[in-house]
Amino acid sequence: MPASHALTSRGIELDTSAGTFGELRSSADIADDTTALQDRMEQEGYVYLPGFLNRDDIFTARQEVCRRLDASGDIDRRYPLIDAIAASESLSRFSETLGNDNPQLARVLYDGPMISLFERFLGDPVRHFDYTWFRAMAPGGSTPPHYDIVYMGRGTKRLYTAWTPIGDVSLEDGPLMVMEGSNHLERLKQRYGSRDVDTYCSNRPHLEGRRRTQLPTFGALTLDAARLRANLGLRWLTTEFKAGDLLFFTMFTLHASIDNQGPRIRLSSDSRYQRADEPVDDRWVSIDGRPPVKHGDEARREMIC
Ligand SMILES: O=C(O)CCC(=O)C(=O)O
Ligand SMILES: [Fe+2]
Repeated sequence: MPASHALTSRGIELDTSAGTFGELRSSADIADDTTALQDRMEQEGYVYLPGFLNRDDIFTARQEVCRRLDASGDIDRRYPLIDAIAASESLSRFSETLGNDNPQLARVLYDGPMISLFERFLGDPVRHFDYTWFRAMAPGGSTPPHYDIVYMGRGTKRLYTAWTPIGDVSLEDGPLMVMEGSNHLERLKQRYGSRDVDTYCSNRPHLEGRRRTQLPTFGALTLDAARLRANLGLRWLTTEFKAGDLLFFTMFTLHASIDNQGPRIRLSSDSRYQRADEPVDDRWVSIDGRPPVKHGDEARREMIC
């Protein structure tokens, strides 16, 4: 996958030589074969379905997100709004106001081909988390390597994250990458993968705030995606995403993103799906009409670490 410039994550250059970096494997050829998709997930920890979603619906959702970003002054108006050229680098990188109460986005994430896919992949009926993570990644930004389980592990582990580019996301825009084979790293799953970002160690009273948790880096395994890759000897996989592509993966699949090195705000969402009859992590669903509590005092647990 030729990149025209050095790719970085958190400013640290990624090794993109063959054998260390590669293309996501497309599962488009087995998209209608549910058993084959389940096997692929089991073996590779992710399923990548280029062109699976409706492109028009994606652009309608993008238009709405761009309208909101423009209303908050985050888009440079000298360019077409839909291009989402950043007005500055100070944008909030993770914004609820973009993902919530957004019917155009909900149509992509919680209806149509996405829900039909998860119904057959998981065996229906399915439920999704009520909280939608919307990423408006400004130039310079990226996400450090993590397993999602540390943020949402209080319910079933048969939970899947869908990463959906809301528009094209080229290498320059800072796409997601997944670590090949990381879903089979049993020691890492048992150690890091058994932690919970909102659990505080009651036996460490001398430490302040997040330093009293097992995951002081707010859930990240490390901030250095390049060194992690070298230590594990596995490959980071990504691609030049197009609007309509879908990537979904397990709670124990390491992923991170490449720095956004372009002028555009990188727009994507992550949403979560599980069987409706399995236990749910109550931080991420609305209970009695109240919005999800997310992280914070209501989600806090204490334990001896
Ligand atoms: O889009 C990103 O930068 C991170 C996404 C992510 O962590 C996820 O989809 O779970
Ligand atoms: Fe994640």
